[in-house]
Amino acid sequence: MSLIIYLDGEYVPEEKAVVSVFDHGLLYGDGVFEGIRAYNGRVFKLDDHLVRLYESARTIDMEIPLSEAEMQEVVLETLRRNNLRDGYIRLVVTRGKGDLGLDPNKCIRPTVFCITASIQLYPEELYEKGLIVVTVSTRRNVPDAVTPRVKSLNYLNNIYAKMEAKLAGVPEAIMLNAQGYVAEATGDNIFIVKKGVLITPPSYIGLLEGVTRNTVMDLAREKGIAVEERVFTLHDVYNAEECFLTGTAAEVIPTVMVDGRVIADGRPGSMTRELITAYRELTKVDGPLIFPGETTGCCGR
Ligand code: PXG
Repeated sequence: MSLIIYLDGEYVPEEKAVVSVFDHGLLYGDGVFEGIRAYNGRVFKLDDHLVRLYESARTIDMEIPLSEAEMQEVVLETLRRNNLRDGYIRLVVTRGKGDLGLDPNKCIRPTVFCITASIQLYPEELYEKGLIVVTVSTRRNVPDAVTPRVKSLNYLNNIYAKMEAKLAGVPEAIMLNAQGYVAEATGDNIFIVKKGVLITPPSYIGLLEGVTRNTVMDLAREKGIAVEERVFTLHDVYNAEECFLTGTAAEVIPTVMVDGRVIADGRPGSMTRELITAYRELTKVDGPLIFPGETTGCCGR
């Protein structure tokens, strides 16, 4: 059955959800997006995703033609129309249709669309055994050229890194910033544990401030774990007590080997496992209900 897509004020079947070849999202990667998940009848951290979307739009000086409240309703209604309680949501705002030149002022109005689909889950085995990753030669975009804090439609930088990872036979890559500090993975943030302290790089060094990253930092602090945002190098990763990646799709995923170096004993660490559990618990209860009549938003049907 075809999916129902929200596109510029209408809910249409996917066959009818088409944008112009003159759309600057396509011609120049000029636009912003969010990848969001629904769990158990609720949209997880929807507010945080909307804040990031509107902040990204402001930074590229694009005015989204819907309020945040209206955008929230678009996300919930698209899920309802597809009868989804669990799934992946892709919310996209492009600069819109323009001419063949770069000038964004010639674009009439931003294109807004929302896709919701069931999600292909990562195999549970990966969470039990952990990921093997490599560092790639592609450096993360420099913040004074294109800031990685904007979740923009131009993902070439990350795609290059992903290609290098695949060439090396692994699913994810660690990317360094131009100064050689560890920045993030291609679609995930990175954490290490050193002397019991949970450490992740600060976003100003050039990385996307992940919603999952921020959630994991909150969960850790609630558990009394010391959390620090500070720069570190590959030496710190190779010698870490634990390492994991975070992202909307991957959630919290242990990383047990980096560039051939086994991290600690090569098994997911205890703090990582504790945070995986806490994160999964939170996904069951956080966020607005898709079907407001449901008091528990639960799955018993
Ligand atoms: N860094 C980058 C560069 C990302 O694209 C994250 C970190 C994690 O952010 P969240 O807010 O999800 O915790 C992302 C996530 C995918 C996929 O298929 C992931 C992202 C974008 C597109 C696809 O894994 N973004």
